[in-house]
Amino acid sequence: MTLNEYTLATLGKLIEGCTDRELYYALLTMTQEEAQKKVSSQGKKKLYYISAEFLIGKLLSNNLINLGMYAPIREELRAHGRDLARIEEIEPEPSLGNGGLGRLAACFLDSIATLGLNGDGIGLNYHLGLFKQVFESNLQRETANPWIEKPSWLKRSSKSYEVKFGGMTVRSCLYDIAVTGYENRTNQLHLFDLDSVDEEIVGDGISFNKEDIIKNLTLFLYPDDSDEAGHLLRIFQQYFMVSNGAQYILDECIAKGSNLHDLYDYAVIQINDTHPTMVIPELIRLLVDRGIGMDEAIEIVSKTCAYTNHTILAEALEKWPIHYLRKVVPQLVPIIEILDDRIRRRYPDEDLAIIDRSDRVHMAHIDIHYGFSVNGVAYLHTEILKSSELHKFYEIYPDKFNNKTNGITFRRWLLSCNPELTDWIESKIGSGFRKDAMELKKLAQFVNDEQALKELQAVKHAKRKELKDYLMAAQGIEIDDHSILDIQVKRLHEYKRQQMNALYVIHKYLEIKRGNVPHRPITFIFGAKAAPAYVIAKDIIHMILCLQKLVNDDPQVSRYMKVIMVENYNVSLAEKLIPACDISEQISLASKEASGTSNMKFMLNGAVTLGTMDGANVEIADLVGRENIYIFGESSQQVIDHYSKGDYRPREYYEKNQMIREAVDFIVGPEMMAVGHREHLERLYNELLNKDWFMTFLDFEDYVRVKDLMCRDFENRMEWVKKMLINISNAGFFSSDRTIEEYNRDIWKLEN
Ligand code: 26V
Repeated sequence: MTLNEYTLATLGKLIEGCTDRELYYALLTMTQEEAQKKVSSQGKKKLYYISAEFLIGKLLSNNLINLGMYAPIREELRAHGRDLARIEEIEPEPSLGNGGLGRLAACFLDSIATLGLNGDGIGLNYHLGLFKQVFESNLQRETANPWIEKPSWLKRSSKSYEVKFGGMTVRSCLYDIAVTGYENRTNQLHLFDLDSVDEEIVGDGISFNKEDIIKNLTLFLYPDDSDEAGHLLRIFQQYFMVSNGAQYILDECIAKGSNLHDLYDYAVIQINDTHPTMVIPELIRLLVDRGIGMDEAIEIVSKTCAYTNHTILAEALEKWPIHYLRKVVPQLVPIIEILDDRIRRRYPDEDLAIIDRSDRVHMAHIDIHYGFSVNGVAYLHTEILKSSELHKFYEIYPDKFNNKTNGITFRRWLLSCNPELTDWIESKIGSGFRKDAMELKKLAQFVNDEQALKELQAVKHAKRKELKDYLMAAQGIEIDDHSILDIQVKRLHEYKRQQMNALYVIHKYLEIKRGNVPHRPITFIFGAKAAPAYVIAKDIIHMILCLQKLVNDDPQVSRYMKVIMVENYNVSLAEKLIPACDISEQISLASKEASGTSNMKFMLNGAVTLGTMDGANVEIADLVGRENIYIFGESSQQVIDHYSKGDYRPREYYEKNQMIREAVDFIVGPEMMAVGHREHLERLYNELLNKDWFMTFLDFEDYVRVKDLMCRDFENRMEWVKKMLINISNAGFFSSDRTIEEYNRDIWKLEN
């Protein structure tokens, strides 16, 4: 059916008579109907990817691409004088994730369906998402981010379960979102919810009564957890997710013929970080309730659950005080005690225990002892888990540990966000890369083909121009479209070291003031949300926003550089920024970034990486060779040694190094004070000088050296475009289709 026939049948008018919004809704329902035709129940065993986050992004164009409808719909609209890009703008973006972990889950769902595997997602339907970031007075303020409208991608299901908490029982409802595979089957993302949740209880910003669980349970993702009520609410959310998930899984398996003793032949559960860990004791509880003995129940569940670790940061590893669990989920506490007791009997080492001496429950330890697989998300990360963070666990369970280097879906991060590059690639190597990303390797044959390189350069330039127009319209900032676009977009965290990038901005500013002007202008783009209670992260945002004002308003400096911090960085913005980028900033303190996934997206779109030997940067460097990536800074082993010796003292770097000193002093100098707030700037200054837990100064000098080198190399235009080409041609390894094939081969073992 054409869109014209569809609007006529459903709205009684032709395309010409419809508003953009009507066309968006028509396309939404038309796509849903098309997706429904590809729902398949094939496969006895099913994967359940359970995750507190699914950062799915807008769905319209992705679904159109996956269903093979994109080109015909775009052409049909064009023939009627309408623009698909404008219609796409109408779709609200759900913010159901923080960053990499949630986006990974979304990429994985796409690849699971694309490979024709039987696998669904299970999560929560947060009505107001994470939060929307607004800038006021150069500070981040959080507001609600409502995204659910009618019609929407959510389809209410008839499923509903009872969930018992300490002192109350609720009844859930369920919404499903169709997950379309690229020219393949449709799976489902199941998002549980509660009808009584009430958006009206949100007051100023994102404040609400954290104790009113009936009304707040699925309002926000990760509400501010700076106090006890916030922690308890997170446990309520986590248990609500896993209890519904477990009941759903058992229902489906029984319907397919499982007697529950053979649950693992029907289901495999991938636990995405520790947020869903309570699914393990919950399943054990449900099996025991249904007459299975405790020993056997534990064994069945252990053969069903697999765990992915996404970080080694101690502060991010969940450890819930047992008295919190007693309050929220008293029924799980005896089971967790049994699980702990069994481990303590077998392994007296306190470090392996589930409940520690301070009565905190180590969620990751439950997963490792009572799951059958533990995986890290990049080669280096898994090696660090095995050799240090989880070494003792590795010694007792060497066979459980495995690596699954992350990946990204090329449907969204190439086909959809960069059709110009996609067309160019197709003109060179045919269309096979659309299904088999490793075919991108064929591009390497063009590395000395000047004509091809010029075309590639022109594609990048067109995307840069597109971004320029967008930034002008959205932020009112004009960038030079011949400038170098240097981009760092990711959650704000000290270990990712946005502050180091900002210090480089200060350094450049001072250089320009001294008359050392760069050969070509450079545009520094930042995008990042900070957790609402993460004080220093918000101070770093403040510093960047002050620099934006200072630099862009200074006529002497702004000819040579611009600073832009985009507001409310999200998937849609990423889709605009990444194709235009020249320098991809991946500058985490080595050993701290488990993988990173934006590094892969930038590489695929022909940006060159400036990075430390951290996370998947290590694998990028291996693939492209050292001539095609810019590496700086100390190694993960050196950093790990600094931590164990406790020998990093930021003040020593400050005193020894004039460049560091002048950049850091600038934070509290008169120019910054004139545009910023003393309290924030001084706090940041003191933090850097006296603590700097993530070692900003350690690598600063080397960072400046390599970044300057990169800007010089950019001038050798054809050599630079060669680097772009080599990056693109080696990006195939980072397709999430490859990652998912590995998960399936080693862990899930589903048939397809
Ligand atoms: C969470 C928190 C929460 C509280 C305070 C500080 C903090 C710091 C880090 C985290 C991260 C939690 C897990 C996570 O999101 N990991 C990310 O997972 C991505 C997908 O595997 C990976 O690419 C990123 O490197 C990793 O940081």
